[in-house]
Order: sequence, then C-alpha cells, then structure tokens
Amino acid sequence: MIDKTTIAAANEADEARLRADYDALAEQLDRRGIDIAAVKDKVAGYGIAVPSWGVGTGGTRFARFPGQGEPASIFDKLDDCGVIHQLTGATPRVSLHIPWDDAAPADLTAKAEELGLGFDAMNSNTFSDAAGQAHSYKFGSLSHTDAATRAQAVEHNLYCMELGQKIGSKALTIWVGDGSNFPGQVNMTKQFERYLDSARAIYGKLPEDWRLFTEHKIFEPAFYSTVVQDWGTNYLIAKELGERAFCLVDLGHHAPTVNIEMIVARLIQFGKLGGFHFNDSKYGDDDLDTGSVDPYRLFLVFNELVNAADTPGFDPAHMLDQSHNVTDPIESLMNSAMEVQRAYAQALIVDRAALAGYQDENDALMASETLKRAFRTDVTPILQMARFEKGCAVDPLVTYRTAGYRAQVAEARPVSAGGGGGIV
Ligand code: LRH
Ligand code: MN
Ligand code: MN
Repeated sequence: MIDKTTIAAANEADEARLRADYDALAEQLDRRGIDIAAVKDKVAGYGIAVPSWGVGTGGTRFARFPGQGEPASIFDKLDDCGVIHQLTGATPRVSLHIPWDDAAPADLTAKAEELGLGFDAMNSNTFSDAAGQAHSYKFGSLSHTDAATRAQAVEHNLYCMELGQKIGSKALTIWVGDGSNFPGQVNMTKQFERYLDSARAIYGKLPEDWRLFTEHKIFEPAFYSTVVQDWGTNYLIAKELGERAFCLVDLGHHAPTVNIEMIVARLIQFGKLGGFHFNDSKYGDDDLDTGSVDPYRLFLVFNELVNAADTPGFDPAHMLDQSHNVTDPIESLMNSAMEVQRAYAQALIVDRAALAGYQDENDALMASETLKRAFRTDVTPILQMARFEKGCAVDPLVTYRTAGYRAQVAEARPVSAGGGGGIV
C-alpha cells in the first residue's frame, strides 16, 4: 500500500485550489437547481469492481511487452488492486478469473481483508485449456459436441461457484469462446441447444443468493459464428434459465456502430440487465481504457442507468474489463474507474424534467442539448472532493507516481516474460 503521509501531503498542497473549484461548481449547479452535495454523496458511494486480470500487462496475439514489476501471483494482483482502491476510493471489489486466480479461499480472504477489498463476480474460463485437463476446449466448451467435454466445462463452473461462496462472491459470469470458424462447421441450432442444456445444469446449482450473468460477444476467438453472439441470444438465455439469470453487457463486444445505450434500455425494461464490463473500443473488442475513445457513449449508458435508478430491484453489477498493453495497468485502471464515476456524475446532473418535456414536445434539438449540457459540465471537483473527504488521493495519478510504487514492487517481483502473444 502507499504511505498515508504521501497522500496527505499531496492533498494538502492541493486543498485550497480544490475548495475554490468545488465552491465555484457548487454555485453554478445551484443556479441550475442542483445540490452539489447530493451528487457528491452518490459519487462517493459508488463502487466499481476491477478485474484481477487487468493489473498484469496485456498483449495481442502478435506480442506482449511486459512492464516493470508485474504481479506474479493473485496475491501480487490483489496488492495492486489495493493500491487502486486506496488512491481512488472507487474500486472496493475485485473480480476473479478461475483458474488464473485459483488459490486457497482462506488465503484469498485474508489478503483481501488486509487490503480492505471484497470479491465481486467470479469468472469461469472454459475458453482455454488448463494444464492437465482431460478434454480440450479447442472446439468449444459448454456447447461442445462431446458430452464429456461439456460435463467438464459445467463442472468447472460449479467449482467457481464453490470457491466464490467461500470468499463472499455473489455472482458467476460465464463467457465462452464457443462458435465456429467456417460456414457449415457447426449446426447452429444444435450448438445453441447444447449450450442451453449446460447452462441449465449450472443454473440449477446456483446458490440461492447468487445471480448468474452470461456475457455476449460478437466474435473472437471464433471468427465465423459465436454461440452467444449478441444481446438477443443473451436475452433468450436469461429468459430460458430463470429469474436469477441476467445479461452482462461488455461494451467492447458489439459491432462498432451498435447503439449500446439502447440495448441497455431494453434489458432494463425487461428486467434482464445483470451488469457491465466497462472498457472502450474503436474497432472490436479492443479492451481500451474506459472513456478513452468515446466518453459520450459512456455517459449515454449512465444516462439510462440513472433514468432507471428507482426501478425496484434494479442493481446491475459494475466491473471494468480492459487490457493494458502500453500503460501501467494501475494508472489505467485508476483513470478508468474515475471516468466511470465522471459519467455517473454527469448523468446525475441531467435536467430530467426538462428532458421529458422536450421529448413530449418532439423538440429533438433541445432534448439533445439537455444531455450535452450535463455532459459538458466539468464535474472533476465533485470527484476530487469525494476522494478528499475519504482520505483518498485528490489526484490519484500524480500521487501514485510520486509514491514510486511501481519501482518498489519491481525490486521484489520477478521480471516477467515478454515475447509471443498474450490473450488479454
Ligand atoms: C472476453 C472477455 C470476457 C473474459 C475476459 C477475459 O473477451 O471480455 O469477459 O472473461 O474478456
Ligand atoms: Mn468481458
Ligand atoms: Mn472482451
């Protein structure tokens, strides 16, 4: 963790500037009938999970260029996640991927407790083969033509739930790479039926207080067809399985022109939005930093979430899922968590009564301007004040660099191998 005095010293140097900026924004928002303290409290109470796999440097199938002091185990990864939460106060939980993060539950909970972290959804991996497993997932997992391979994939998901129960997780996220690479390679109907059978077997063992999230993705690793390719198929799965099955929307898993905020609205309307994997993209599942390419789209997603906030039982899971190939993953994850908070704050200050009026009058331009007005407002002082009051860093990036955490861990951690392709 980072020395508390480093955080306090950086905050103190910035306090007068922060108070002046916050007061100026408070005055501006007050004129718009918005109470800044109420927005700040909501932002302060907001949390997003970080993916354990995000703190290691990612790569492409062409190459991976490791950074310094990369985490060598799940416990190193948790240390890095602890720093992210210590500085931002926005990432109280970690989402684990099994078998990548498999470890003794007591050790996981002890480490998490030491760092003030909890565990979010468990993620099962049946898209690659683990050492020594009996049946290969080369031609699929939950939808494989071979019953023994499907049974092995189901069993792995049950194991993820067992482990998750011991560490306080309350959800399982399933994403499979199953699909095909050639027209004619699979019978699409039979393949989906096999997927559904396997998913039913997993859902049947879902603990009472758990939710099951299924995640769709348009393509990759299968390049001709994918069994859970879009939100329509995902909705069918959630509907078939039952009331504790929901759809997970990973922002990067859609074709570039798809209207994701509208998918979000539809899933909310029919009670099947389970949660998010936030990231950004330009071409496909690029796993770029959240808000780095299209912050307006992120805001539009949050606009739908805030709009639905009063829906009974509405509680989607929020997680980041991105890959950091050229940056320090801790910096990227801190920045992304803050970008999500920013989108949330901007959505909170939308004048919803005015928007509804313009919608009723079919005043397209003023409706759009109402959203833009909120989006254009620089809510940074709200985010900073929320962190300041929690004893987190007003400026996490600057404080992180000043603290020299990466150089310190580089001394203790082994040098990580680069070279060939990485998967995330
Ligand atoms: C697939 C995905 C899914 C996996 C993660 C590693 O592209 O988004 O969520 O679990 O990446
Ligand atoms: Mn994902
Ligand atoms: Mn993805």
